[in-house]
Amino acid sequence: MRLYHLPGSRSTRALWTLEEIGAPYELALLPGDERRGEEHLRRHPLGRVPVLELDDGRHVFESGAICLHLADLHPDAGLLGPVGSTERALVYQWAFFAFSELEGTVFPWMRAKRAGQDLDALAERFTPVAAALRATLSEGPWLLGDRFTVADVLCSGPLGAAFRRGLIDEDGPLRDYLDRAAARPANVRAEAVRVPGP
Ligand SMILES: N[C@@H](CCC(=O)N[C@@H](CS)C(=O)NCC(=O)O)C(=O)O
Repeated sequence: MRLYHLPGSRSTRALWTLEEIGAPYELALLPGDERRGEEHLRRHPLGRVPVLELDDGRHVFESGAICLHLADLHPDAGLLGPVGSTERALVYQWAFFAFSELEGTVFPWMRAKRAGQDLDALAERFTPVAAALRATLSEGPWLLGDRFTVADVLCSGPLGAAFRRGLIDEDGPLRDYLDRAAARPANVRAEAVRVPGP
C-alpha cells in the first residue's frame, strides 16, 4: 500500500489513519508540480492528494473514502464498527458531517477571511455546527464515546482549522477534544512528516 501525500494538507488524515492501524505502507511525497503531471492525474483526476495505492495497483482518492477503507481493511484497529452496527452508522454520520457541515462552513469562512470579505453570516452558519459537536463531546472523550474512530480523524481536522484560523476560540469540550486528538501518538507521527529541505 502506498499513500501519495502532501504534509500539512488533508492527506494527513489518511496518514494518521495508517499510523493508527500500524500496518506497513510506503509514503510518496508530492510537494510540487508532479501533482499536475500525467502520472498523478491518472491516479487522481484533479491532481490532488491524498491518493491511496492499493495492493492490487488500483487507486482510491478522497480522504474520507481512504480513511474508511483503511479502517475496513484492518478491523482489529477498531476504527469502525461492524457492517450493519449502530456504531458504524454513527461513524458514517460524523464522517459525512465532517465533509458537509464542518468543511462546508469552516472552509468558506476561511476563504472569505483571506479575501477580506464580511464574515458574520458565514460565522453564524458555523455556530450550530459547533454546538452539535460540543453537545456530543461533552459526553466524550470521542464522538462515539469511549471509542476513538475514523469519525474523530475526519472531524478533528476541519475543527482544528476553525480554532487555528480564529473562527472559534473557547475553552471546553471542543478544545479538550482537539488536544486529545493531537496527543495521539499516531497523529503526532503523521504531523511530524515534512517535505525534506534543500
Ligand atoms: N475532497 C478532497 C480534497 C482534496 C484536496 O483538496 N487536496 C488538496 C490538499 S488539502 C490538494 O491536493 N491540494 C494541492 C493541489 O490542488 O495541487 C479530499 O478530502 O481528499
